Amino acid sequence: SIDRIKHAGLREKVMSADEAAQFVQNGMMLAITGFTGAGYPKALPTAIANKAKAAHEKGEKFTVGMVTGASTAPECDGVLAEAKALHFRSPFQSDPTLRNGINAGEIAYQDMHLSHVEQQMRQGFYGKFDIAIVEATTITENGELIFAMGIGHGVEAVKNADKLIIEINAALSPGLEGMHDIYGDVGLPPHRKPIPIVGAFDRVGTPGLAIDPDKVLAIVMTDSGDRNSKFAEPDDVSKRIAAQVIDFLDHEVKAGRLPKSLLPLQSGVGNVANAVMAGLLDAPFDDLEGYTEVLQDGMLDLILAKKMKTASATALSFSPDALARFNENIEFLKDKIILRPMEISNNPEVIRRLGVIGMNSMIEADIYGNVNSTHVMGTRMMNGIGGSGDFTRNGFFSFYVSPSTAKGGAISAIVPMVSHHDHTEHDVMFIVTEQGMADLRGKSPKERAKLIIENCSHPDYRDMLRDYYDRALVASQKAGGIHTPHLLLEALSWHQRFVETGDMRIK
Ligand code: 0RQ
Repeated sequence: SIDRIKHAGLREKVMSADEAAQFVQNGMMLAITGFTGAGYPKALPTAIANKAKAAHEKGEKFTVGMVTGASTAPECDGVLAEAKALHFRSPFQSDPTLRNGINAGEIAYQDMHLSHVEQQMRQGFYGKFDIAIVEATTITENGELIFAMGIGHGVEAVKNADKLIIEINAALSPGLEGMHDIYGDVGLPPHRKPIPIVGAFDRVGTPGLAIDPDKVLAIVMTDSGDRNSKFAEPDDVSKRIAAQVIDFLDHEVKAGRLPKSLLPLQSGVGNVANAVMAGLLDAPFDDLEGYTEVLQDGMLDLILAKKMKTASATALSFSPDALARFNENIEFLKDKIILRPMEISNNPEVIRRLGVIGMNSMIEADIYGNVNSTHVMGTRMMNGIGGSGDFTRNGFFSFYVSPSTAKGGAISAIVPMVSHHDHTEHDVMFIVTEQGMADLRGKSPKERAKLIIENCSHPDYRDMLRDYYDRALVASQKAGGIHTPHLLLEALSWHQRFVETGDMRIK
């Protein structure tokens, strides 16, 4: 508990969450730590939400803007959205209540590449940050902050905000000290230097972040776990997707295009991504490395099974069981996991240098390989782009994985034209569904369309896609260009049909 604050002067700043929330005023811009359900403050958001509700009951205005690392949890994003305490949110979320607020037009949301967040904070595009609210494991004798299970944008939050509120969470293993690698020298051009990471596990910074005690408004003691969502046991579809990714990587090793230990792996969030990692447990590769943003159960188990040597991430996002395994084995894991600021975990320069293999999930892809990972039917925000774009454009390999249909078959994940573009045909290299895989490297749009339709689409939609493509080829000839054939008025009609009838198939 309070012994986690080893700096004597800072112990005097301890107070309750309700007392600390009094520093937060209507209209403020907050930088709040948190990344995929890890490292977010546990007590302050509820105290701020209560303050907002009390103000609203009196007919007063009370909302704040909030920039995090990525998604948080019901007791952070959820309570604030529920209290209608947010007017702005960036850069990534996955909370149902917040999502509804965004889609109802109540909360302005900027969805952006995670690697861009810290530099935009530094440049001042978000305006001034009044207060940073940061979760930490401990504060050292000389006043250094040891972050929690995730760093995200925490370093920039602390440096950039006028004032600081720290939550020290006693539920966190003290063994986390030593896992973080704080490198905060990215700066702004024209004064940038190369980031000196040449191997995925290179340590280039310090374990803690020095803070200015005068900036600290309050320290709040908490004792509760992270979001710790459970993963579903990989189902048949996920297993089939995972098996194809692994077979393909094996094929690349045999063809001499990848080393036997592969290249550093990045894996996105969700069950399919986790299934790929689980599949690697029995795959013929050894000494794997991870260079990712979120480290989930699958990667942890690869490290514990000694299939993976080391992993670098910005956050640890575990199920309750995996968290127990992590805490039990923390001494073994200490020199095998590094946590970095997200500006480093997602840095294009580093990802390109290391040759990271990126694997992310999508909502839909079109027949040419453009990918939508954020919007349902073109207009409804799901979660956000997160780090998927950082790894897709800059990775050595970039995979997009998804079941070939959604909502019981009423939606095809392969469509004539994506209803929103996140990753373009120029970035995406492989599309994998349970039906098969399309290797798009070195292929023209028309060659890609054949592969994606024949290999990846669901049989219920394959003839519809073939028919669209054949007619588009003829019509585009008349329109004067068949490089990327389309029927412009029909390209998004599948989505429109779903909006009107609840099914993309023609009844
Ligand atoms: O909705 O739960 O209401 O049924 O989307 O779909 O198949 O469970 O897959 O959990 O992996 O999520 C792209 C959303 C996939 C996610 C996305 C509906 C489907 C279901 C979830 P229901 P699944 P996943 C690392 C990298 C972007 C950010 C990213 C995501 C729900 O992976 O947000 O990759 N990615 N970041 O029914 C309508 C379709 C659909 C669809 C799926 N075509 N149309 N609904 N769904 N396909 C993390 C960070 O960067 C922080």
